Amino acid sequence: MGSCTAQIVLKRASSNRALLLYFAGNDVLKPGPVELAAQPRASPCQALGIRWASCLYFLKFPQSPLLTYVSILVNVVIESLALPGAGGFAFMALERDKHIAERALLTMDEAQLLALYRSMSLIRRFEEKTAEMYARGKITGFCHLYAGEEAVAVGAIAALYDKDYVVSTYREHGHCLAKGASPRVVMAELFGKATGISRGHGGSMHLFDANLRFMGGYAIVGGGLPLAAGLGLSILYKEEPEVVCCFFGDGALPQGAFHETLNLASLWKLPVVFICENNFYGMGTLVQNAICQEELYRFAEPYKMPGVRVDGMDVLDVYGAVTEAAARAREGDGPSLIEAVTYRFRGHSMSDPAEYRSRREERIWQERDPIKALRRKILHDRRATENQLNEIEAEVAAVIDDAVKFAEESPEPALEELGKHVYVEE
Ligand SMILES: Cc1ncc(C[n+]2csc(CCOP(=O)(O)OP(=O)(O)O)c2C)c(N)n1
Ligand SMILES: [Mg+2]
Repeated sequence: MGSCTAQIVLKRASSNRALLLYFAGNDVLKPGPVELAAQPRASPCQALGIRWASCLYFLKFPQSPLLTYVSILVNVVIESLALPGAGGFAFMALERDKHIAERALLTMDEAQLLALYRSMSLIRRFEEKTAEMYARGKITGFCHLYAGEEAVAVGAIAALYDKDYVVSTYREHGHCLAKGASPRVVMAELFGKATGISRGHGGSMHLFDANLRFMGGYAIVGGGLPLAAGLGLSILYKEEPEVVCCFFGDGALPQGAFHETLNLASLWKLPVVFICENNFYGMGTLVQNAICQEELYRFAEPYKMPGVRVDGMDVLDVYGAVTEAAARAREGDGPSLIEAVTYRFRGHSMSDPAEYRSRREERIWQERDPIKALRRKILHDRRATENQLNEIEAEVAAVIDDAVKFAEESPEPALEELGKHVYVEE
């Protein structure tokens, strides 16, 4: 009698209501419970079923038809317990065929994989420190953290060249760091110091560095989209093989600016990759309460551009999709829309306790933490050792501590700076 499965395959029958569960009975993958919960094609309730089945695996129950029937029964019961809020979407992105991500994993060398890991860890550590500094009153004003969504910025920007542009939102610490900004100047900006990336004039929502081609965070929802199209048009005039990568939230989709921009971008074949970070909430409003078409990538169809939904908790999936879209834009074939399904681990802003969503929902998403997921992949494929990854974590922690020290010791902007950089000066 073989032990229960290392790889459990679940197939969805009509509308998630019935399950066909069978045990593959091999020891090839040996995934832990978390990986099992993230198997492709699993609805949230199916995932709970997988979890239950994974317990059997660890208890090494013998495989038997009776056990299979019992497990189906348990799953159907679990399936009837609907998961409210965004928890039910946690497995949606996994329905995507991951061949692009798998190819990216195979083609990337160790240094590239570790760079992705470092970049995501750096952003996470930066955001954790930012929360701490905010609580200590060192940072004030609006502040929106990116923890949980790191795979989107890191995967997308890794697929670009340095000369490509990035346009972001008010939740842009991660995009700015991924584009290569020093954590020192970003932290100093959050502290409102003269050494900040926007000279202390902008704060958290207005990071900007033209040299890095990081063309800003914008506080107005959807405000970055027309600017990205303008940058795209300038690229056509310059006849340079450059691309604009424009990030925005699900909350931007009902905005007129989104539709006007996609229309013109398509009509003029602008080299823009539109990346919608679908974290399921615009402040406290769930996406399906705000947008009639909750499959957001489908908004590409009327604008005659490719639209694709990727797993925004999988850095390699994002990387693969953006690589394709950027190549298309660079070749003059116009824009694409990518919906990256993701989740913010904290509230909308530092002042939001996120009471509109359940802790259970949060836990479901936290299990899909993009950094832990990449760590598991790297270790599973033996592309690096645990020690190497721990060293990266330690190095990143030191970099962020240094950034805080730099910000604390930096001077305040001079009073005569107050009215500067508002209008163009001769
Ligand atoms: C034009 C406009 N309307 C309303 C607001 C207030 N507002 C700030 S953030 C936000 C939610 C946006 O959510 P989403 O685009 O999904 O981004 P997320 O915060 O989830 O990253 C709203 C409505 C705004 N800043 N701009
Ligand atoms: Mg959102």
